[in-house]
Amino acid sequence: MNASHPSHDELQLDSRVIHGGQRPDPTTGAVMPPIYLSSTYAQRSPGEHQGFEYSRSHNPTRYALERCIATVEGSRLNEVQDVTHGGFAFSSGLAATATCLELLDAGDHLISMDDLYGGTYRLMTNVRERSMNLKVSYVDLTDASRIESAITDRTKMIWVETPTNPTLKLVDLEAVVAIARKHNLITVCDNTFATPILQRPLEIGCDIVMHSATKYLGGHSDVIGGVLITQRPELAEKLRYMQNAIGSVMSAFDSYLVLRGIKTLAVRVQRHCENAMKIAQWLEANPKVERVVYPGLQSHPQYELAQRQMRLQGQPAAGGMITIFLKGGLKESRVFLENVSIFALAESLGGVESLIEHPAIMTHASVPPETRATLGISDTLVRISVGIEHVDDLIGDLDRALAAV
Ligand code: P1T
Repeated sequence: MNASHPSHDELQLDSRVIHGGQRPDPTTGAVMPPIYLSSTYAQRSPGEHQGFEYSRSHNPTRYALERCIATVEGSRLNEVQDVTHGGFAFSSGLAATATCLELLDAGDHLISMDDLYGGTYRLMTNVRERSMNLKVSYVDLTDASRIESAITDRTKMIWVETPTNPTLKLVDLEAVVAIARKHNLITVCDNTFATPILQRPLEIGCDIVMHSATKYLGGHSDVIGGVLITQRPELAEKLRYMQNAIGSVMSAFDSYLVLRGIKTLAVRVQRHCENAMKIAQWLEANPKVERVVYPGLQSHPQYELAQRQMRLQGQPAAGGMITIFLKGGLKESRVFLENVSIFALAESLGGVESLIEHPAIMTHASVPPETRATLGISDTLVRISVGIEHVDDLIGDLDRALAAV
């Protein structure tokens, strides 16, 4: 895998998602990389191979995805040497997170945004506090200055989700990076909700970007995966080592699916944003809805930050996720959710099809009830992942379901 392909780092994002880190297969000219299912690679003599030994360590299909997502997120390590490219693909988003946490030593301290995916919270608190004596402070980073008072002499990393899952709070990445640099902390941004099309954490100065590739990157709700991207060579080296040492790698077939999904990421995200904006505005005018949270609405408490930090081709754009609070209680939420028909009542997000769910019972059940209460994840909170269907059909579906409440 010599770096003979031309650099794609200067291309527009819309082109990078299609061509980033890719070149026709050198043996056949195949435009899409073959799905290399081989678990192992023949050697001419012990230790004499063509850069591939064993597929947990090296797989050409996974490399194709890793180079692509690295280029799309703006890591420039691809140019240095293919083998140390800045992207790493894992068997799930949580596998990516788990491997990233291995950058820490036993007893280290992590500052995390307080609102984040329930499974990430579960991994940090229920697993890593026990298994590696990880100390985690959950801090409301909507005000980044709160980081300073949470720092201890063992603090090594800041974990940020923005927009957050499910309350769509935003974190000012520029402000976080400024503090992190002062204290020599590693900043990780879970960019799953925003996608690299809307939000550019590495360019702002974050050290690592994480994605659940299950969501917008894959885009079709048919694969579970995760990725990490960095532009710091020393972190890339450590992540590469741990990806192999821990072994929770993405399979060749799944790598192919995610790579295929990323090719349409830019056009999909544009449509997600357009649909979500119209639906958020429509919901804001519906009398059955108490409150709509969408970073593209002026009513969002961090609207100004959204305008600055989330942009599509230079214009503000707020993504495909909407959170609403219904009037009433759990009964009203259930009736609403039981009466949608185009939206599927299901966990996950970011696919071409619209999904809707109840975080308190579904995706965030692993967050303790008292923490959910503090964060505002109530029984009337409903999370909507707006797909790319015709927006009139989606509004019609929500209208019928709200009318049943
Ligand atoms: O599900 P997995 O691919 O392991 O990714 C975990 C994950 C990480 N980060 C964010 C922001 C996520 O939303 C997720 C997964 N989230 C869901 C399954 C969900 O419905 O919210």
